[in-house]
Amino acid sequence: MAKERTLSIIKPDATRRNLTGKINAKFEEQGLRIVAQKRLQLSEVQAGKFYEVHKERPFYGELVSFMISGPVVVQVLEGDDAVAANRKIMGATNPANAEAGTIRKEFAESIEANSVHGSDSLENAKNEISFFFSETEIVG
Ligand code: IDP
Ligand code: MG
Repeated sequence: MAKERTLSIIKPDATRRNLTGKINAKFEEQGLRIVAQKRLQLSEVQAGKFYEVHKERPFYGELVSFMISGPVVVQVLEGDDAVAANRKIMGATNPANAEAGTIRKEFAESIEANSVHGSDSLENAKNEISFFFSETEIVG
């Protein structure tokens, strides 16, 4: 197994309900290490740019509004196969389809307000990490 890094975002629905610690415990208990973390209020421009791949999807405007509706916690997670490992810990996009014990099953409010973002490939992880962090802010 290869050691990887992936980008995670704790979304506004979760920060609003004070769930940062409970979500971080899921990562740590399942072998991922939080090697960078900061709490931010995203601007509309930043959120729009981050989710640019979804620009043509009908929910794009609402997704951007949701992502700026409160603070987020952006973080870099490190571990064996971290990209796939994190997707497993997160659970399916729609909490109704997420497996028991996953973050989205336990905490998500809806398909949109689903508590966490996680990179979906190693290449996207690299781009998403550099969107938020410089190399010196990541300490493994
Ligand atoms: P992912 O977060 O599981 O990778 P994506 O398909 O990349 O899911 O969608 C990005 C985000 O857009 C989701 O996490 C969710 O917040 C939102 N989203 C996805 N599908 C829908 C939808 O059908 N309605 C509203 N929001 C959606
Ligand atoms: Mg995605």
